[in-house]
Formats: sequence, C-alpha cells, structure tokens
Amino acid sequence: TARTPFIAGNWKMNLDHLQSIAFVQKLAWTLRDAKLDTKAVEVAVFPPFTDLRSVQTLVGSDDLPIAFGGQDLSRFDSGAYTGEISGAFLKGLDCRYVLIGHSERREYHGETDADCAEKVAAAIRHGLIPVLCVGETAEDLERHGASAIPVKQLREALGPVQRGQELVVAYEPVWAIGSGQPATPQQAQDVAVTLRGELAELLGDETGAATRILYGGSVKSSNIASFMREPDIDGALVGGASLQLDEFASIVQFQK
Ligand code: G2H
Repeated sequence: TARTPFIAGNWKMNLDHLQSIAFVQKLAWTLRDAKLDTKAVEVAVFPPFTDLRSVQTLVGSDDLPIAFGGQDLSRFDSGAYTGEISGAFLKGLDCRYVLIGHSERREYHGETDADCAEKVAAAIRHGLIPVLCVGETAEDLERHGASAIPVKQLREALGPVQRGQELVVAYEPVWAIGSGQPATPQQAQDVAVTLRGELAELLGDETGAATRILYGGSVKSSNIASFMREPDIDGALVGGASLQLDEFASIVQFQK
C-alpha cells in the first residue's frame, strides 16, 4: 500500500492572528513556486482554533495545496460544555484532521488514554481524521523501553475504531519534544514498526499497512531526510520548526 508522505505543522499556542494568515499565504506561494508535487507529499497545518476560519477562507478561496486541522476537540458533540470545541465545529470549518492526545494535552490537561479514546470516537463521528499522538517520557524509556507506553496508548485510544478507518499515528517521544534532541531515525523506525504491528493486530493487516505513522520531536530541515528514509516513517509532526517559513518549506521538500 502506498502511503503518501505527510508533513504536519503543529503551531501550538504560537503566532498571532495576522502572523498566522501571512504564514499560510507565504507557505502556499513558496510551495507553488517550488512546484511541490502534492501527490508526493501532503502538507497540513494545525493552527489555534481562533485562526481556523481565516485559514479556511484563504485555503478554500485560493485552492491552496494545504490541509488543516484542529489541535484538539471535545469528546462531546454539543451542549453545556463551556470552552469546548466540537468535532462538528471543526468539520464546519473544513478541517480534515484533528490532533488527539498530544503529550502537552496529556501533561498539562490531564488527558488520559480513556479521554483519547472518546476523542478519537468523536473525531470519527464527525468525519475528521484523527492524528493520534503517542510517546514515552524519559522515565518511561528508562523503565519500560521505548515501545511499551506508545503501544498501550495506541491500544487504549483505538478501542472504538473500526477496521478500514483512516487515521494517522504520530510517535512523539516526550523527551524529544522541543528539546533539540530528536530520537535517532533507527529508534523512531523501531517504534514505528512495533506500532504498525499493533495496528495490524487491532484493525487488520490492510489498515496496518495503510496507516501513516509520523515521527515528531525536534524535527528540522537538517534531519527530516534521515527520518523519511526509514521504511515505516511516513512523515513528521513538526512543532518549533513549523513556525519558520524557510525551515518548514524545506522540511516539506525533504526529497530535494
Ligand atoms: C512535538 C513537536 C510537534 P517540536 O510536540 O508536535 O514539537 O518539533 O517543537 O519538538
């Protein structure tokens, strides 16, 4: 199964509104000038909720080669949930993807694997493709090795998923996030293979083979190619480097 490489920019809580809009516009121009082959790589950005409407307008009206998604969603569909953003809201803004279970959500907002499972189900109910983030802390790594925690997170969050469902998994070792210390491509590949095996077991061989697995954690233009060379790594979830136009544009064009 051919898996289209996927480069995703997670902006987190950065950039102000005008910067966000200017960024998307310039990124689109840069990718057009570079004649980016959108069949060879899919590009997505994950802006703050408050920028999604503008990004939708920009991307939609100009037919730009960029997908986008939310950084989180509510596990509820609608109602008295102050401050929450539903899957329906994201879908209404033409989001294609939604991040679920980023380690920062798990760490600062107490999100559990059970919460992630509910969010995965909510995303699917609303026709969004979940980008499930998994990864071990430095302490987990020392105690349990690299794969045990990501495998547990994957299993628990994918409980409600049916075979054939499109989803994306981002392996982000917590110790590599924003630290300038990425995993080695071999480390990331080893975990990706294990996760793919789990996906096959949970959702069948076909879904296991079709699901894109991204690496995330201190990805830069200088290391992207080394990750993309690994057979089970299909792309990257990029944080810090996704906020710099030249850096992100070079990451997207990792083949060159
Ligand atoms: C991991 C990653 C993006 P960074 O959180 O999700 O961030 O590239 O800054 O390590």
